[in-house]
Amino acid sequence: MRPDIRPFRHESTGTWSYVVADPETRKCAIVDPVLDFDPKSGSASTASAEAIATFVRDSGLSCQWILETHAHADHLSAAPWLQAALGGKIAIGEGIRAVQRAFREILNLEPAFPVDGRQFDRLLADGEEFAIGSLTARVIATPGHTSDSLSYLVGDAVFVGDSIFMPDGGTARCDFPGGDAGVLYASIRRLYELPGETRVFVCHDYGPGGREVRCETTIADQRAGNIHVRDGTSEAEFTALRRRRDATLEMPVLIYPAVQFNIRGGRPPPAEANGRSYLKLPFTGADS
Ligand SMILES: N[C@@H](CCC(=O)N[C@@H](CS)C(=O)NCC(=O)O)C(=O)O
Ligand SMILES: [Fe+2]
Repeated sequence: MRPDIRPFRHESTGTWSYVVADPETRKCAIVDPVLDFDPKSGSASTASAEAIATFVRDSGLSCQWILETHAHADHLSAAPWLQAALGGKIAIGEGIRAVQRAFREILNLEPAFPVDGRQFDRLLADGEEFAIGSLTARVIATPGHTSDSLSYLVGDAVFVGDSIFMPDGGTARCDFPGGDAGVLYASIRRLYELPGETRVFVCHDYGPGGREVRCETTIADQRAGNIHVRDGTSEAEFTALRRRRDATLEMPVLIYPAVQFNIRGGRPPPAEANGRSYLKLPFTGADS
């Protein structure tokens, strides 16, 4: 059960997307694909998604799933674009409903905005399994960064989304709506119960200290050396550290466009009377 894994880097947001393929049946899943969005013009392009689609086609793979680890707050999802290009079902964690409810309030979305997750083809719960060809993928709910965060265990590889980063990158922030450092700690402890040799693939790497970016590590390396949570780190130590760090972080540049788009399954809001779609930005007042 060793899937072939090909990472793709989205440089401007520090995101890793993956193609996870079953070498036997040539079926594959795509994890966390990114749409290239320009907030200055409100326009999007698909060069990054096209690179993935080209790889899938050129490798003779057939796309069975497009998997989101969570509703991303820093980039727009290319899942529907890739689905149109390659097929496959779009899946996300069932916690997306809580994220939809939270952002319906924050963004005062239209009353008809569905908060039952119907924008996705499949909502996944902790422990659920599904097939990628002859491989079995198992869902491990890993909330804490967001309430819908999931990890996907496929054979000897786990796609951890935003929970742990590379060992020297620590962990994901917990200050978004629905985020909780104590909950993330419990999720990370669950990941650390996987066999030490499990290959870990992260959703982001920001190249701390200027090192070359990386996407892959192991559970054993995380347990030995993650700078935020390793063997012996208590929940109280982690939550104190996480909260201190979160207090210093600015919101991601694309948080409002990204969340609005991603909780709609990777689609823009309905067109207004003039036929055009608009993304909202809440005005929170002037500092005095
Ligand atoms: N500067 C980045 C920040 C991105 C960000 O906040 N990333 C989240 C994951 S969605 C995170 O956990 N960051 C942790 C950290 O920066 O320590 C941006 O504007 O996009
Ligand atoms: Fe994230």
